[in-house]
Amino acid sequence: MKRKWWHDKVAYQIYPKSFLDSDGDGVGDLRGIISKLDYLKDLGVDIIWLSPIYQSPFVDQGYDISDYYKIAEEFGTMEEFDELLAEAKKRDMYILMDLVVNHCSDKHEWFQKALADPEGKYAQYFHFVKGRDGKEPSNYRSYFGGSAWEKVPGTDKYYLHMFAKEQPDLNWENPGLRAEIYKMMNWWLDKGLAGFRIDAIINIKKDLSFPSFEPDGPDGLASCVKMVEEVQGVGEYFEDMKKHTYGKYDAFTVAEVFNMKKDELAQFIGDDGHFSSMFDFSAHELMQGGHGWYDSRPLVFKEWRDVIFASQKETWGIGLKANIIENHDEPRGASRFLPEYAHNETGAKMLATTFLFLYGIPFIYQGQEIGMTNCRRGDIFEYDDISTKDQYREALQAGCTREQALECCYENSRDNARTPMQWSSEKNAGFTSGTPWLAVNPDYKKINVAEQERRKDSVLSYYKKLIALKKSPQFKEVLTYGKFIPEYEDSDSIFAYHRISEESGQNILVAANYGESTCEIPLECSSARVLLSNIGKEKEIENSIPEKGKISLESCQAAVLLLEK
Ligand code: TEU
Repeated sequence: MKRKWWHDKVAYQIYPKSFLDSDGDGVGDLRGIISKLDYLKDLGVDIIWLSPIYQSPFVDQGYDISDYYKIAEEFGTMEEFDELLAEAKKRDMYILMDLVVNHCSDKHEWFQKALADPEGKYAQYFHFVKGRDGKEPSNYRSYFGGSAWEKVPGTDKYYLHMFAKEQPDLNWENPGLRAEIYKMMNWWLDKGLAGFRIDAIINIKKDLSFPSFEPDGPDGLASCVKMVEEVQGVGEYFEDMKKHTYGKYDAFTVAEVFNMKKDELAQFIGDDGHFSSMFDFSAHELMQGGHGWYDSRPLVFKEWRDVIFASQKETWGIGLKANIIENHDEPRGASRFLPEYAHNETGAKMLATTFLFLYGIPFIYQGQEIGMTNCRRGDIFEYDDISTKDQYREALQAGCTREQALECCYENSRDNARTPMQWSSEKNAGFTSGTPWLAVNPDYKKINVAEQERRKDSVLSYYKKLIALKKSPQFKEVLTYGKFIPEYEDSDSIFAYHRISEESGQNILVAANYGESTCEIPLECSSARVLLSNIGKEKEIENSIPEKGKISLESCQAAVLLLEK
């Protein structure tokens, strides 16, 4: 594997709307982000991914872009963005923009022109397709519910939208459209961007015959993902995009890929792959239900650990995946992946320990570093997210009571991760002096940055230690390139793995006890150094090892050990 500049980096995702509001309008902004660069640097972050900050009507919180060359007014100005780039550079930090090019907003000039002239040039930028027998061209259900086709007013055509109807899909078959996208990408790269996080990109290849599929729900529709699964040749588009844009730069690209075809990993993230990296969603996919949030699957520790291990083993030696616990589309990891008895700081630190040393590039989502949690709402109207509203409706249609449907939202809603960042115990968690666009999680008085900065044993302080260890000159090699080897896989409660490097001759064991009672695990070594433990007491743990040849882990204890022969 060729070594690349991003391999040993730690990344952090900012959801700008909810990060920090500097002007009191209730919406986070660029000035807020700039003011927290030192906070991120101190945490140990190198790469920052900004969820979309482009001009947008915000139907899908900025994932509906109406001008790719403009910064949304809510977030600030292009001058402020340039300042952010410069300030990041001063601190040896890298900025990634979100690249949303499967679709744009229906308010984008291209779509407006297409509507004005449905036979003209711009209609070719989209999928304007004649209806069949007076109905939609096919029976696709969009990702956000309802038909994926919307009537083009005044015609017998429909346009395709795999997400909301305000997010028309772009026609990648059209070389003119591709050239526009590439021009825009290069414009941003030339500004000094380090690269892109690439949104929903697997969807760009369409089967232009748009075949209908066997219905998979009571609405008589079939998920549009079925077409994605069936169609071939998306890789050609990725290569074309790479060749004309980021392939010419030393840029880092991380793709959001669901539904990759089997055995294509090397083509995606190998040495000469389409992308530098792609997110590991194996844990998140495991919990998806067959129909929606209302039938999502409960977490079974062993299944969860094993899918992560499988993904690690598959990836090793090919490339590096981007590892996540949560992001802006997922509930909070501390609420989701930890058993009830671990819903505390020790649990959050244990989760962080198992996550940070996996093979790959860790992507921390804002607030994860202080252990932010899911947020309970009393009514569906308290949610803002388009997908949550759809899933609530789906749950009711499937026969859930209002309470049950709200419970599904509590467990799964994308808004769980989108509540404002909790900076302090002051009004609105110190996020805004105005009214936040989305209500803060009431637990901010207990969970916030200011309080955790004052405390050496906080989740935040522990994240700093984890990152410092990962990046330390002594262990960087093994923790970046060391082989991943799972350990104690028979156990129902231990999450453990080695990172072993021939280069450095080191063998690190990361072990955590997710169970409710104390566990002893044997160690095949005469002694070990405890590099870090989420309950402290490193020396005590270390001293207990040589005599017993095993290590005892309390419930929710995690430890990172350097094994000595
Ligand atoms: O997500 C793509 C995607 O597949 C999601 O629809 C995912 O399945 C869903 O959010 C699970 O609830 C990306 C963005 O990350 C997401 O925020 C956008 O809404 C979406 O694309 C459309 O741009």
